[in-house]
Amino acid sequence: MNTTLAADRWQSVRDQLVGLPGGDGVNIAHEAVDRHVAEGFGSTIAMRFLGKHEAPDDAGEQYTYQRLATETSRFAHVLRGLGVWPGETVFLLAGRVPRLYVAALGALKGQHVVCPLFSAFGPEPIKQRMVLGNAAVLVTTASLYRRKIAGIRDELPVRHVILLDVDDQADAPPDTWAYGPLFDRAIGVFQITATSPETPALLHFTSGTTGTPKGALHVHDAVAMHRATTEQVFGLRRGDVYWCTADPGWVTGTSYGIIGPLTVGATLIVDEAEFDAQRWYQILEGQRVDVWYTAPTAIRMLMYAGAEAAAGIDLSSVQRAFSVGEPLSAEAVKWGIEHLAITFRDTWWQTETGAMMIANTAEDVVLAGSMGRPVCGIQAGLLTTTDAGEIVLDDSGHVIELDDPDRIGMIALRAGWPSMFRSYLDNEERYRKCFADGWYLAGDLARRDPSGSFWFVGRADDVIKTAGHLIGPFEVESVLNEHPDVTGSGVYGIPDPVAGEIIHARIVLRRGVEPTDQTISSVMAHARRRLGAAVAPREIVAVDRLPITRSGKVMRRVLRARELGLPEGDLSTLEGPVTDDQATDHEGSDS
Ligand code: 6R9
Repeated sequence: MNTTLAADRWQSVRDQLVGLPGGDGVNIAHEAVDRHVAEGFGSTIAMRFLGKHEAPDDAGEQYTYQRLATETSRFAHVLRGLGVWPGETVFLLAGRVPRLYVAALGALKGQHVVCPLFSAFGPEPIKQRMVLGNAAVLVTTASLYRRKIAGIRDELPVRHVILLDVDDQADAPPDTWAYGPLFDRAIGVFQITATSPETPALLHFTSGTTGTPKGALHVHDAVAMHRATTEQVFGLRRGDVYWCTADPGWVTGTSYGIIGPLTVGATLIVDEAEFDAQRWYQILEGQRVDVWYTAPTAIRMLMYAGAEAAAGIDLSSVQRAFSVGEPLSAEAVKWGIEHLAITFRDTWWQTETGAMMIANTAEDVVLAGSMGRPVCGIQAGLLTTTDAGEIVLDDSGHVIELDDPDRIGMIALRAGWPSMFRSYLDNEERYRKCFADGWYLAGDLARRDPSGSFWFVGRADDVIKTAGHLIGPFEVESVLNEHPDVTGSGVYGIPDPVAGEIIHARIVLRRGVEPTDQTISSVMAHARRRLGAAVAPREIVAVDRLPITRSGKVMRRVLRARELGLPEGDLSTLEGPVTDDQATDHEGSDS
């Protein structure tokens, strides 16, 4: 690829940034916070937090851009004061509370790498990620610490644990810091030091089919894409009220739950409470939300709650609504138009892409069921694959692009956009495998119609999307296999009308162990304790044997097809290549 041309292509995207004063590079926190103060918008509301028990039309706890600038500066000093160095990783594990946002942006000011974790994870996924990410600091709450961290603290690399909701050091458990006194001692001005756009900024763990979770590393340059897509896709402007319902423990909750909307000077609504259909409608009304970013699982939950939940509520402030994370069906789009007078616009992207890549923008006429078209200079293609989902190269080693609208190919993006992940932590080989011939290979299968709109077809691998969360089956199987009565397991997703997919497991028990309710409950309890409710299987069934390939891999697609009653003969087209001579069944053993 011609690098000069590629660089020029992103110039207009990067031109929207102000950069650090004195030409000192680019820092996400400066673009999201300090820039607005410097430009005279310090008194604009940056965030309004609604506590769990606050009314949906409450003013909430308000953070102006000035307050956010001061508090994030203080937090940057807190980390510096604890001897945490630029480049070291700060993990965040908390619900949607104001100080979490302050900590994230404060850590970015100090050039620490921010790694958000989902607060519904159990101790095992937390430990694995903190070890892989070499966590220097963990920012969490007293209750999460007690329930999930205290028992594994010795196994974690962290030097400091800061408890966000503790204001008196006397109330902090041993070896932890209370946020209050550290924060009170820190000064509210922090000069961000020169930050190269290539400085690591965000670490997001994501799951593949095999192996441990992958740490996708993003750099400060990503903010160019966060800002450009927020403007182009959402049409969000300074002073607009914006609500992203994604949890800050996942990539959407960071790229568009914190960074993107702040870069344009919008006002974020953050609600601490869990989903409740009526409350959500009341928030849209009571906070006068202009732009709403949500997900298909949430939209389906709204559909299930029935349009009555919105009765008498005025949703006319909502100018645009968007969805991400799973397929948004044409039916859901039609429901929104009919019952809420809101058109949900689908957007497609991934942890690795860092920002929206394909979308129905504010300007587009929405084709219900389509993910839309490439945005902000992104070049997307569909590449020819084998039935097994492997990319096909021609004789000269080039990928083969598809342009026949009836054919399904793998979504690929021309490499080099600013928010593209720069590595998988400590796994260069896995990173390299994501690219071919100058393209990033997304692992999703799609079609493209003659207008250039993409239509999602499915994943080329076995990862599971449950309630919008990407879960790797291997991570779940590893924990199941640790149970003393289990010798093997296969984990897969089963379609679910609300969550999109739910996790099912088939296990092989040690010889001599009976598959009683008690045994299954004990395996289930183990899975829930170690993995957390969001990641543990919803159903576990003991089987005599698991289908495995000759190389010994569990054929999750076969398990899934069996449960769904799909004829095995159709597996080669529906479920990837499975032939009798590849498939053998693995019996339980004591090994
Ligand atoms: C942002 C995020 C990425 C995977 C992606 C795809 C699925 C995302 C989608 C969609 C259908 C959409 N996905 N958007 N599937 N339609 N509009 O979700 O990142 O957690 O890494 O998941 O999610 O399979 O490859 P991440």
